[in-house]
Parts: sequence; C-alpha cells; structure tokens
Amino acid sequence: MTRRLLTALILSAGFSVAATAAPVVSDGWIRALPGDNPAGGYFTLHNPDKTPLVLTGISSPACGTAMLHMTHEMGGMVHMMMVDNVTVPAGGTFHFAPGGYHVMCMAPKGLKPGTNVAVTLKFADGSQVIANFAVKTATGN
Ligand SMILES: [Cu+2]
Repeated sequence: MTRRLLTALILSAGFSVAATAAPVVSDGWIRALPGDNPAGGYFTLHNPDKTPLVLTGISSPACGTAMLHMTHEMGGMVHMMMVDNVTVPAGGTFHFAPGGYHVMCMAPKGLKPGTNVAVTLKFADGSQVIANFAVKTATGN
C-alpha cells in the first residue's frame, strides 16, 4: 500500500467518525389541565454533537398546535412569550421546566394522566426526534 493511499483511507475514516450524534430527549411530560386549557410540556434536551443544536419546532397529535414558549417576569407580572427556536450548545443540556421554557399545547386532545403521548421535535438541520411524554395531572403527578 502506498503512503498516499493510506493517507486517503485515514482521512475518509476520519470523516465518517465526524457524523452528527443524535439529540437525546429525556424526562418528557405534559401537565394536563381540566377542560380545554392549554397544557405545558417539559423535557430535557441533550446535544451530544460537536456543533450547536437548534430546536425549531415541536408537534404532537395530542397538542393540536404546539408552540415553544418561555415564561418571564416583568413588572411583577408573569408573561409567556413565543420563541422561534432554542439553541443547545455543543455537548450541552437544556431544561424545559415549569417557570421557564416549555412547550405549549394550545388545543390538547385526549390528554389522560397515566398515559403517554408521542411528541416530535424538529431541528434546524431538518432532522426530527420522536419522544414519548408522560401525561401527568395538574399537580404534576
Ligand atoms: Cu406557554
């Protein structure tokens, strides 16, 4: 084997190793409220890749329309604001949690505590991850 061919093989092996590592979703849950009230969804998103991960949208048949929201306080009032995307740094973890960033299920359908619903997370690079979220009661049980 010539030295040049060996170098080419090593380079191509290096490129295949650099393939993106898939995002990891854990601890997903949705707070089901009585009636037709919008429901908040929470989860942890880990980015094992070497490049930033940009979450651009969320959908679930159980949510009707789903939006990315953040909660913030202004003048003693708590507001919710829609956000277009959320960036998780390389190797980082982002928590969607009560009082902070969350998924807003605008028109929840058949959310039954004790069951699971499938939620699709969409990323800027066109990839998607489907995760199971546990449906919990208003008190988070
Ligand atoms: Cu909200």
